[in-house]
Amino acid sequence: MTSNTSSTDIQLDIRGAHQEIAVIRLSRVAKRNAVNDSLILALRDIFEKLPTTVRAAVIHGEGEHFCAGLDLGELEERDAGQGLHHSRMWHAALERVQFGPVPVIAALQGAVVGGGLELASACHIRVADETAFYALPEGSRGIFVGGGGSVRIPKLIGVARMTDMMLTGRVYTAQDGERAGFAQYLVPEGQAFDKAMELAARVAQNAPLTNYALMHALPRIAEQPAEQGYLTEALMAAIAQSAPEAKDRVRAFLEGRAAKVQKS
Ligand code: 1HE
Repeated sequence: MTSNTSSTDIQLDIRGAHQEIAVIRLSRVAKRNAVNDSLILALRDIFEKLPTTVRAAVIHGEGEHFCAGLDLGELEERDAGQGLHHSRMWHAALERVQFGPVPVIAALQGAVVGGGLELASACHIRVADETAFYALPEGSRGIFVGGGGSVRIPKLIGVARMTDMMLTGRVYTAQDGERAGFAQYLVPEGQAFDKAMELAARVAQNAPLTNYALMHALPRIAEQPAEQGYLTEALMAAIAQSAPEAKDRVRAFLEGRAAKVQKS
């Protein structure tokens, strides 16, 4: 299935026996998947209109690079007011990724830079192959992040590392990036997409309310003062465990029908 978006630079495929996995592909290889206005709007539209069968999503980039960030060709044309609205447009799109209907797994290779890193940061799990590298060239291009990076990236790697990246143009390798917190998984070259699909299949089997809690409650609890966080946690826990599906899953374990936790 291909989505009904206005950009041909991004495609949506729905996969799985129950149409439960959405695969979103950035497909602008000639420009290293740089994101122009129509692409960011199409991304937003895809996440707003995902079929209700979908339980998890994978986002990846065609070619050797995940995403070269903002299409710098469009930057020249903007005045201050237009720049403000442009940034807010990115915020709205990446908000749909982070707080949309399903967990999103990014499969990363090659350049994960600028707005590409901002997009990856809005996803819930990042899987990088050994060719991945991370940078924020905004610092040396005389601009600033505008796709939510100043909020999301410090949560992954800390304010100090992000400041250093932007001040000095530092580029993190895949290995250093995994250690710093950009990606939760590091896999051999060419295997990020397959690993992301494997994880998506696993995520899609979770109770939807648990996935909802992880996407929508956990990051908000992390922002709350501890006393409020504990209350939000208790409310979310009560809602999740009261779902019939949760009771079925716990019973299945007690009756020996569900998998044990095992060392991998
Ligand atoms: C682009 C872009 C782009 C490539 N906008 N056209 N992002 C950056 O500052 C990163 C800029 N890009 C690069 O550093 C490199 O292109 C890469 C490391 C990503 C890839 O290198 P390479 O050797 O594979 O490709 P290339 O030869 O540099 O680029 C191929 C073509 O893509 C070339 O165009 P052509 O017409 O000469 O073939 C490049 O100009 C074009 N291209 N990246 C426009 N980004 C919400 S605010 C976010 C703010 C930002 O993201 S700022 C950071 C922008």
